[in-house]
Amino acid sequence: MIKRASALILRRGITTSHSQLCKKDSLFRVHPLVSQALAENKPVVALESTIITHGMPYPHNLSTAKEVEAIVRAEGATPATVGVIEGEVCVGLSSKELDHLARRQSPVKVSRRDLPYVLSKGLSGGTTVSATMIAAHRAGIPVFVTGGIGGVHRDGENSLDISADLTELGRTPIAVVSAGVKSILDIGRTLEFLETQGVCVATYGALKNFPAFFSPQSGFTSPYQVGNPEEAAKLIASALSMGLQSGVLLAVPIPEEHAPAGQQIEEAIQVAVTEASARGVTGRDVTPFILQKVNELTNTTLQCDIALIHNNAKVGSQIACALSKQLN
Ligand code: PSU
Ligand code: MN
Repeated sequence: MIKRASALILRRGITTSHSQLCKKDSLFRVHPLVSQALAENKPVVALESTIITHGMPYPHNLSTAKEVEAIVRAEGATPATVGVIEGEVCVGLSSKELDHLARRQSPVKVSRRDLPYVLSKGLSGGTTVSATMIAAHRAGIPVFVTGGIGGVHRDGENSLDISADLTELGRTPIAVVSAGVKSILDIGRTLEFLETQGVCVATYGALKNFPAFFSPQSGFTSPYQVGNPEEAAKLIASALSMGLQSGVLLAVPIPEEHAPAGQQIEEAIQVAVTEASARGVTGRDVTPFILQKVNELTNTTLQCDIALIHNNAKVGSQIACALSKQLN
């Protein structure tokens, strides 16, 4: 361990004394462009990387990650993709580091619980919503854009398979912009759990429904709606100035032009969920089984996924820009 830490320090050209080694924050790094934007009170948008390591196949994962960063820049904000590179949490990745994560054969999926192990072993991996929230908060970035968040799994009341994303939203004051949760999860229980955790949930736009990722309608009403970036920013600013220490979840419905394809995927999800239960698939095998089955049944899932993430990046960046104006 000491040997590894020394190697890290030497790599950066820093002298090694044991006390320096203990004090030095060698586990966390903010990219200079991100630090600069934050120092100048300019809008920054955090982005996760499990979507790169586990959510999409190469090379679509890499191209999507780069496109999302470009969308954030085009909206006038600075992107900060979060990931773990050789035992260091990085807020803002270079293009080489993005490439490194995108091409890895067996990267680690890093949630809150995984951080100590991954950092102590000097591993690399993609950060989930929970780990990305931790990093964004530590760096001082209030807005984070992703595709879909984790939730309470179907039968979660028995298995207790509840994503750490939900408890993180209850304990970390970050606004997460997502397209809701996929209907492979139990959306009703997910919303109940978020309420228990004190997470302010609002749908973005005119709809009252909480969106189900591929569908604008989950069948569940969202507790609140925000109509535009300024309203969303005001909601976030209110949570921050009250010092609530809990997060905000902004759910952006799938854009209308992609909704028909989304509807088809939604139907495939229902077929896959039924088949999984008929075949007795359980536990950790459920999600991979369903997602693979859905891919077999449709050929639009990846395109739809990408379109949703692009849209979230656009909306999230507009919210970050509005928030930055309100806070300055
Ligand atoms: N849901 C999706 N796509 C994803 C994820 C969730 O529709 O890529 C990823 C996110 O990184 C999320 C994580 O934080 O999976 C949740 O994993 P788990 O359910 O194991 O907590
Ligand atoms: Mn789980």
